[in-house]
Amino acid sequence: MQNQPFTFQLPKDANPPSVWDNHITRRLSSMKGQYLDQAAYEAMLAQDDTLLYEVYEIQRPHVVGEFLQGVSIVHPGKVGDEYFMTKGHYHEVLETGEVYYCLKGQGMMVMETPEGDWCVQEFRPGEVLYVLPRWAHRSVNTSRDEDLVFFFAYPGNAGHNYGTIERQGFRKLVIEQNGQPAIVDNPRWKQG
Ligand code: PAN
Ligand code: ZN
Repeated sequence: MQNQPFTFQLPKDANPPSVWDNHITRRLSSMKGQYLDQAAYEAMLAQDDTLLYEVYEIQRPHVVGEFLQGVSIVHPGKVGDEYFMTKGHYHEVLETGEVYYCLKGQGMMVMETPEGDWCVQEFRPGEVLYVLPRWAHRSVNTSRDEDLVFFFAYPGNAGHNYGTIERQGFRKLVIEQNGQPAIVDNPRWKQG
């Protein structure tokens, strides 16, 4: 870990940033129960445990005052009509936000709060997306054939709560309808 201020470059194509410590890969098998079309999910998994997304993290202490930074790459594809997406999470410390900067591709950030608010924002290259404290967030790649690549930075003490989303899902899903991305209610969303 660096003990001096440092710089790094962000990828122009889907390469990792010039500095990183951990490379996390998430495959289809880690998304059990998250996609609406369970039959499509099982059929796809029987063929191949497809790589859905990757995260390159720069390691820093998980303490107040630090920022955890990195680059995520969500690959293109669908399970049934539902686009490839990240697991999504609340921060364990709910009152922590996150800054995203879209480098490449097209997609959407699906967000919601424990109070019942929801919001979907588009990812556009060159745009910053600010996730407010208290908002769970999931990144979705709505492109047919291009990676969605973004930089992120969040407080060192934030932590990740995946369990709530694993149990209840997000209120909204992003699916392909008539060849276009559409935001629809998640019929399987449940409180708690
Ligand atoms: C991001 C995400 C990353 C992968 O760094 O962790 O894009 O998504 P999941 O963590 O939901 O699998 C972030 O939001 N960190 O807090
Ligand atoms: Zn986060």
